[in-house]
Amino acid sequence: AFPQVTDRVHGWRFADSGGHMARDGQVPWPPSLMAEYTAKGYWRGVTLGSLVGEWADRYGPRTALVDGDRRIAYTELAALVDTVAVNLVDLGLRDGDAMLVQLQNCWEFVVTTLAAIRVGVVPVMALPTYRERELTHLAAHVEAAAIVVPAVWRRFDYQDMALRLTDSLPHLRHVLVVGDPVSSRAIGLHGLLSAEGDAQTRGKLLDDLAPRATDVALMLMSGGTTGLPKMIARTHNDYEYNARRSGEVSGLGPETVYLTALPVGHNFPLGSPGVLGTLMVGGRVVLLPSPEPRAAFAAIERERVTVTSAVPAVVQRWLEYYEPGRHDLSSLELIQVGGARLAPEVALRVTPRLGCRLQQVFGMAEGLINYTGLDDPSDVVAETQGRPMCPDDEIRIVDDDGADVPEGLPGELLTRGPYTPRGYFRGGVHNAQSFTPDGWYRTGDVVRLHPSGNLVVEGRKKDLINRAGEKVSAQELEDVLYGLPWVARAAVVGVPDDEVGERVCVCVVTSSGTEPGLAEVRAEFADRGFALYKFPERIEFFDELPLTDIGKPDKKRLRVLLAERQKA
Ligand code: OOB
Repeated sequence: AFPQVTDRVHGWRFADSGGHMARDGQVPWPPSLMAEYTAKGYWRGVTLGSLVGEWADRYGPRTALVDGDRRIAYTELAALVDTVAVNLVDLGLRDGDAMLVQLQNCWEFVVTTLAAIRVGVVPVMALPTYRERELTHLAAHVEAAAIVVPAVWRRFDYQDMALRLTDSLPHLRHVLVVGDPVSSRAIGLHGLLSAEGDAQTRGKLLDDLAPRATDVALMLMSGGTTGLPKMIARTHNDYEYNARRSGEVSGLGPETVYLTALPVGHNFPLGSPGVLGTLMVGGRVVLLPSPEPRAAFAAIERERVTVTSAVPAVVQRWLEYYEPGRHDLSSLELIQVGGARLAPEVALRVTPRLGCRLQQVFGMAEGLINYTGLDDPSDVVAETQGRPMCPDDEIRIVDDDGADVPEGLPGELLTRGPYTPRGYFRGGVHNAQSFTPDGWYRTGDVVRLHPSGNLVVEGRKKDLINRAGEKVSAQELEDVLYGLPWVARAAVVGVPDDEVGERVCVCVVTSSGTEPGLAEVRAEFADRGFALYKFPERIEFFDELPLTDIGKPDKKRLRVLLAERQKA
């Protein structure tokens, strides 16, 4: 059923016609800047895959990964990566093919991702929460040739979902499974952990197949404002810098023990500085499938974790759960918090209670990352979201007409720089909306410059709900609602929530007078294969929605009305 296509001419790399776009489907930086970023040492001209061998040479027997009882030294990591890489090539996967990676935090994630990168197969970071709808979109958009999933995780059958995807997507040739394959159409990943021949020959073969540093190394998902996630193609050059520089500003070193409890396919735990930043300096990565406090605290205690990253909702849970006599978090030196707004009151409780330093991280899959400084005063760390990590990150804060606002006033943040690509992968019309003609990425975040020189995130222009760091596009949900027979008008907004920051609230004017319950509405999203975190958590009915001057739902007003109802 799965022909081994060894000589692909219609791969996505060549699907765009003409110009440099054809190289990798990505909007490149202007050549003069590429030269400058290289001259300044931001871009080292190395591929991420080639680093694995360098790490093995440098850090050899030290432990690189810990996943439960499984401990993997740097030398073993390099051997595993090369073995899997050779097997991927044997399956017919080639430089430029895309591979969806949908794994929970586990050592197989790291090995498979680095193996793919080593031979130029582009891992596309699909989060475990994605369901058919999101996966189909991703796989189609990148013409994925392979997908790697757990067999079953948290009682959900990923293998079954992946196999069903292959029915509708002819280019999806391989389903790789961590666990037992149940079909002849699936391949067990653990079967790819051995290979014929000696390691040296294998290494040479792989070096010959290595991609170039300017090629796309991996794809990250944007939170997305207009419907389904958009894809951000990150090159070896820019992502290597992303992780290396992040490691520097976070003070990582060989003694770092980094706990990954957030989903590792996300830019924050993956490369900011996360797993890659830790491996680069010879530290140790501890992988945990969930930030649930009991297991997280146990892991911190057992492995003497020194650094971890969390979204605000997780930090809050940790602060509540922590009991000084019962838990030993004494090894923890730094907790990095980002992904959504951290309330200053919560920020101020971190150090006194958990006994570690706090670093705020305001980043995005599109590139720019801001960190508070390790030696910033505590009020600055509590009140600001940090400053761009690279001296050549360019930022502007602009009003609705695109003019710079006076210093200190709020406006939309625009950015360019050595690790912020100039467009989405096959971005089409989205690129014109999200990027200015001269390459600035419109973040959609409303920020102001703090007297310390750091940025403060004040709000956002983009129509997103930020649920515990997971971004939900209002428009994507509204599109579905408008397709339901009983919906006359619909608007989706985020309502503030102590636990997860914001929850999805659906505001509806019905056409039939029937008012379905929340469960029924959620069932509609389940039927359409939506990821669970996007499901509405509150529904409110209105006789008419408040409208703006130009007739769009007035979401500001709507939020006020919802707050009033909540109080009443
Ligand atoms: C991170 O990346 P994404 O792509 O999931 O989301 C980016 C958006 C930002 O544009 C902003 O709206 C929001 O998430 N955000 C924050 C924030 N960090 C991200 N809003 C307020 N305060 C913060 N500290 O979320 C991400 C990527 C790399 C590192 C850290 C976070």
